[in-house]
Amino acid sequence: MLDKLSSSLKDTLKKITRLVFIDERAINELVKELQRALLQADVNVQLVFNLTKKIKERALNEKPLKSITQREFIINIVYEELTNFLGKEKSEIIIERKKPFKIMMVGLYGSGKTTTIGKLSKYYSKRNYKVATLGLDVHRPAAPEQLEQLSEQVKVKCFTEKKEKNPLKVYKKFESEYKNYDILIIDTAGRDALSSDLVKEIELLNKEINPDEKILVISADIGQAAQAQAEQFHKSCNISSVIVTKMDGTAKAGGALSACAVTGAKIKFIGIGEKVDALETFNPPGFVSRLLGMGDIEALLEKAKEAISEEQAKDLGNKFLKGEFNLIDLYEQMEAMSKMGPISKVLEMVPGFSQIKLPKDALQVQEGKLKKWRFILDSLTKKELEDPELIDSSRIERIAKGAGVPTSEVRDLLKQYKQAKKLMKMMKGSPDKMMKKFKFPGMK
Ligand SMILES: Nc1nc2c(ncn2[C@@H]2O[C@H](COP(=O)(O)OP(=O)(O)OP(=O)(O)O)[C@@H](O)[C@H]2O)c(=O)[nH]1
Ligand SMILES: [Mg+2]
Repeated sequence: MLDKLSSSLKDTLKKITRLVFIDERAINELVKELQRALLQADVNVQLVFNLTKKIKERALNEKPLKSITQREFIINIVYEELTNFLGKEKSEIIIERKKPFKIMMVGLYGSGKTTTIGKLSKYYSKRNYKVATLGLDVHRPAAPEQLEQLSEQVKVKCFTEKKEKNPLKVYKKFESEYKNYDILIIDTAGRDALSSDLVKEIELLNKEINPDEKILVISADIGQAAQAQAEQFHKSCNISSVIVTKMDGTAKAGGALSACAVTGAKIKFIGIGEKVDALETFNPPGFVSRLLGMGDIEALLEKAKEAISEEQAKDLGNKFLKGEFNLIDLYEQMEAMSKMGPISKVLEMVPGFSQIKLPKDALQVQEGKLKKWRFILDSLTKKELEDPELIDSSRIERIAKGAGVPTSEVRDLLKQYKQAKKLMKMMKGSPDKMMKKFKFPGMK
């Protein structure tokens, strides 16, 4: 999906990470390459221009906070602006508990309405909703059968009436049965273009059925034309969500996605194949980080936030700088790290971090060890905590006994502390370099 865009974006960012200095020329070059990549993905020229202008302005005018490198700073700007560009945050269809919650699918001929009904049925069934489908495409002869087959495949009830040519009558025929289902997904007919008869039919169904959610289905291969389509449908029948299908089969998907986003229509899902499970929720931040090959930054930042507050991080950073770092700080830091998961995984998720080489075991600690260390710290005197150099062999014996752990455990903790301290000394006089090594992902 959007492989070409993804690889050109990645290449562009890789170039940035290889530079030692990022000057105006480098930023201009970056902007030019971003433009080229986005235009190739069929994003509207004006939109591309606005986007890259913003990126350039921010890159030139904003100052990176002390704790991030300039490269990380630039990559983050690109990430943030692309995310804004695609609709900022994930928005979901809220399924009300109202037997049934009615979802009506609309869209042009062949856009993927019926297929997507199969996918949605599976998606919601898996989440424990009792789903039924209703075929109101009375125009295309094979439509009811297609819906029946799909429904059978995903094991949901399907209501169709092959002989009836009036969609409203089909709806009425089964009306007493809908209350047995949590969600009713309604298929409607497509047309070649948004014609007056299609509008009339949708308006009528809309009035009589009163759906809770009206989903416009748009095929990604129409590229920028998605904008006009989304606007037209929105005007005539007030759609509440968009699903962009066939994201897998076109290099133009950037056009459709950005064009929908610009109308304010919320893209809730994307279709990425013909099979019934080829459906993904659309989450701009996750989508962009995947495009840029940055892993799931968002998830990481969330985790980091939980693990350590910015204040704490800053505090600790300052202590490092002043050389006041003691055993309690070490413990807190390790605890924060362990909450985020194995450090190698954590670093993978942070852009630019994969290049930084941390001493392998300098900060790595397992859960079980942490618990023992807590006991050890509890057995230390205040003096010892503040000045671990005091701790000699006889003190180690005493501490181990008090904590109920072998002396080797106490030595381990001290070793870890010394390593961290050594690292700190090594980098004294070069705070930037040091901050880089000790930066916490949650720190801005
Ligand atoms: N590759 C790919 N094909 C898709 C996707 N969604 C739908 N299709 C295909 O697109 C074609 C049309 O899909 P339908 O679901 O029949 O479209 P429709 O909107 O119901 O069409 P009408 O009922 O004729 O208006 C089928 O061959 C589907 O398999 C997708 O996400 N990826
Ligand atoms: Mg159909």
